Amino acid sequence: MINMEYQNIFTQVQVRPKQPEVGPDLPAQDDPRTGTGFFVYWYGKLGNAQIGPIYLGWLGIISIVCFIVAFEIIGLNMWASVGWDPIQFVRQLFWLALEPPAAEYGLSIPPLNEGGWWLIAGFFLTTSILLWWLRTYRRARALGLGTHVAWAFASAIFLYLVLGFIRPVLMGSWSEAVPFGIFPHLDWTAAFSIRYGNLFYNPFHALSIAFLYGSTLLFAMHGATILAVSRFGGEREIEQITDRGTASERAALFWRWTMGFNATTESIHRWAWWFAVLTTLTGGIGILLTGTVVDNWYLWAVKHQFAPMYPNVFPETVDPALLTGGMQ
Ligand code: 07D
Ligand code: 07D
Repeated sequence: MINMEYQNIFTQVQVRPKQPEVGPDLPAQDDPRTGTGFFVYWYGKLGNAQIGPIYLGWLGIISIVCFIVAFEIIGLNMWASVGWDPIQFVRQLFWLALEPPAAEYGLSIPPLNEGGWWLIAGFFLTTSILLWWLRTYRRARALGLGTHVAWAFASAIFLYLVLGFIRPVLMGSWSEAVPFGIFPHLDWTAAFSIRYGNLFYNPFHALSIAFLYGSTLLFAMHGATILAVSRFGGEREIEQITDRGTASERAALFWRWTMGFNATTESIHRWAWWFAVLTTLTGGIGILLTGTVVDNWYLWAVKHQFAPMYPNVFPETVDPALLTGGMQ
């Protein structure tokens, strides 16, 4: 029977049990979960209304502490840079920065105020991110899941490490790394592109963009398809075989009729995973090559004949007296 409940792109069904669901028992060596769980109606509008219980564990706690240390170091340095003026701190927040050491320091340890704080903040942020990665891996294992989330996260961490650690080490200077700060990190991105001859000519930047755009397209197609068949229970991902009339069969037919080919309920998630993972993986490769293997992407593209040479703005002066025949 078709579910006649009216649904549009804004309505959402909130399914909520009477008591918070606490999840399966954890292995004996694990910490207990914190809290007993409670419901928030407005969170239910975004996702599940139940908040907690949460698994904190040592990895989680140390990761959060490291993040707070990094965040404090960055924030206090920014505040110090406006003479501890609270008004200016808030007013200029988006423009403030904690910059990496200057080029003259290479990979050595600089004084605190000349990049030392940047190094320490980077150390704590990186430790925090790596511990959080371990947490995603271990929690997945504890639940008997695959580790797909952890490996997708690892791809993003790869780009982060390339930008702030691996490439600067290869280049022999912390000054190559990204500063902390909202607009300063954008300035760095623009300057990086110009310094290395326009990143648009870096094929790995192009690949990364194709996967990023592809991710949004796939996300839109998949989200829309599942919402469109939610009136048949499609979002519950049951009856996922191509039985006549099921949500999945209709979703598959829609795409096969409109474009001749359809993903399956499994393959669409593999597409999504690969597109997302390849965005940062190809991106990281592109950044890794920049300045290390290729010094100027524009000239590289000229060499490989997919960019034109500079136009001849100042052609050689010709002495008409030396010209012969018709040219004279
Ligand atoms: C929506 C999930 C939630 C995550 C959020 C980000 C922080 C930083 C720090 C106050 C999609 C949380 C932000 C914890 C707080 C301080 C000092 C993810 C979602 C909401 N960038 N970038 C942003 C980072 C790089 C670029 C915004 C991080 C590279 C451009 C945010 C990194 C280059 C633009 C941000 C990082 C680059 C941004 C929104 C790390 C090349 C924008 C991010 C760790 C890739 C956009 C003002 C977002 C913007 C933006 C965070 C790296 C380019 C502050 C944490 C060096 C061109 N970046 N970024 O929504 O509005 O991501 O900037 O590598 O236009 Mg960036
Ligand atoms: C940054 C992965 C690290 C993030 C991690 C998260 C926390 C938050 C949160 C407590 C994003 C850690 C999280 C700490 C804790 C809470 C809430 C992923 C990151 C681990 N570009 N560009 C890309 C486009 C130009 C430049 C990628 C488009 C110009 C540089 C992407 C255009 C110049 C770099 C992309 C464009 C330039 C990039 C990023 C158009 C500037 C990179 C992919 C239309 C003038 C990065 C190979 C990503 C890269 C990158 C898109 C233009 C510079 C596809 C669409 C020519 C320097 N650009 N770009 O997923 O990989 O990032 O390049 O003009 O480094 Mg670009």
